[in-house]
Amino acid sequence: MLDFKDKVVYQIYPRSFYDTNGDGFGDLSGITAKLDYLKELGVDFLWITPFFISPQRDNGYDIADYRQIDPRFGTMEDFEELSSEAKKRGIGIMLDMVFNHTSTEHQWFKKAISGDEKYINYYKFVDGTRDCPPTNWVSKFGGNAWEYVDSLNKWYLHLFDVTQADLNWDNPEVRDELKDIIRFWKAKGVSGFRFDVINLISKPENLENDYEGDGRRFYTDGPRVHEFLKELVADTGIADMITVGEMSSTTIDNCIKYSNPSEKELSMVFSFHHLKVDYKNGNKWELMPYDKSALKKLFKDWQEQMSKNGGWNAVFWTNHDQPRTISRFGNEEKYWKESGKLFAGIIHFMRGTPYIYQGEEIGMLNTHFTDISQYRDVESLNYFKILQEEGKSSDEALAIINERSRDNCRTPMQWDSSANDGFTTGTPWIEVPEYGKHITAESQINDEISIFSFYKKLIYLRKEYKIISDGEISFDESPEEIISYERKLGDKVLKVVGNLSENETDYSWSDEGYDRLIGNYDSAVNSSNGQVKLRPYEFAVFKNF
Ligand code: TEU
Ligand code: CA
Repeated sequence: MLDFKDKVVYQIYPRSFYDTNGDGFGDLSGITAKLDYLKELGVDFLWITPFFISPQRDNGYDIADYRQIDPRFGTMEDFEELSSEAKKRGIGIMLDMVFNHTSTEHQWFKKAISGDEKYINYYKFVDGTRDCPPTNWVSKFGGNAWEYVDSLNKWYLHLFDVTQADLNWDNPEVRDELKDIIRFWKAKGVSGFRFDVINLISKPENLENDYEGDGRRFYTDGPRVHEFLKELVADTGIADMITVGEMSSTTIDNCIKYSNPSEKELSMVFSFHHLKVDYKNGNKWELMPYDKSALKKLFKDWQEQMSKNGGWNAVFWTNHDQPRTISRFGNEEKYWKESGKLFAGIIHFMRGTPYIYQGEEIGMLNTHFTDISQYRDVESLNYFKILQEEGKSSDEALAIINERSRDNCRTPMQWDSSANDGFTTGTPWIEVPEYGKHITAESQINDEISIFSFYKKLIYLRKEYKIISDGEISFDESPEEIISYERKLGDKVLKVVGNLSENETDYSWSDEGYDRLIGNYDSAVNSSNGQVKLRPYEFAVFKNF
């Protein structure tokens, strides 16, 4: 059984990581070229987002051929080289399997469209007339989730872009095809897999309108999802590999099932509730300052309940779909370094496997683009229009996109102070933000008090102290601005405290009998008379052993 409790995963968005041939597009050789950097950081696995043949309408999450590499990322030889060079450094590779849908450019879909019954049954096609979609479900990227095909007199379901057609998992032939894809990549020696929106694969038999929401309650954690996952894992023999499922709008109960080893489904799960605490009325496209109490409550519930019931979380603040953490929850200017380290620390001391998204370890920020033409993401471009149709001015719409766009995390990795921050010698596919040259890997690697060095230390500590990987967790009552939890293993205790605000804040807790293990300020935490006084964004961990 693979132990992933003391491991750390680093997520690579290859098109924005490092470009080796000057076409402005990051590539697989670019990852190989930076393996020593990743080794220095200390991560164990790389989750690489999709680099398979794709029209790139959703940056590779629209796959047209699961077994071939999109030439703009390189060749199979490049992949094999990356894989073997990573292995030499003790780093494993996890591939991203997008199995809820395929691109409409996939052979299966093309055959379906041409009227081939076998392949029509690969997708969620429903008979009907053009004036009446089967349900009122809303696509995650905006608009109705059904598209009409005149030549077939049928609608097909697309929970994401219109070019991402949902597969019909009820069809055993589809499940067998997907298993073969896993076997193909497993045979190439990869260490594990990340499964894209895997909790959306099982759709209900009866299709009904949703008069209360966008339809997600009908297909999220759907009727046969656990059965399908168990079958996929058993038939491909991946139970002992590291696997993580992306669970959209899920529940704790389902996530316990997805990740409890006795269920033989997945090693761990991503859930997103803690990344919706700044969505006004749950709407991603309405801004509000984040709700600290809600954030703390979500962490408490997920951490404690998953722990008690044998589930396992992937813990993370960001990925290629989210804004940058410091821009979102911290302070970009005055407390850039402090807040960068604070948020890192909060996650890395939790129970779960930490994921670092490229650039996070050097404190990269949101794009701060000033014009919609600088954006590339299909979701951002769709919503820029939708928001204006709903009555927002273009400036208001842009202000929302600036906060919420997935491109915030998709700008090129900032390597050094050369042109395009050292990402490419050509023209990058998306602009390098202006602030970029101040925040680079080069300037932080040898700086002992940099954000990079802090991440390095966090990774090292997880391997050094079993209490971090294996200890129980419980959250403490604390003032709104303070997050605090304890880890316990036998009679050993770690006390983790963080000040989420820019004000000095008191917290009633005595550090008597404890030593500071790590913190984001040079000097010791101010403490007296059973109180600690935490400085702006101060983070500290104390140990009693
Ligand atoms: O994302 C799933 C998903 O639902 C989101 O995070 C989505 O971007 C957000 O809800 C939109 O507001 C996964 C991938 O991570 C994402 O990049 C893909 O676009 C999506 O699936 C479709 O494959
Ligand atoms: Ca390239």
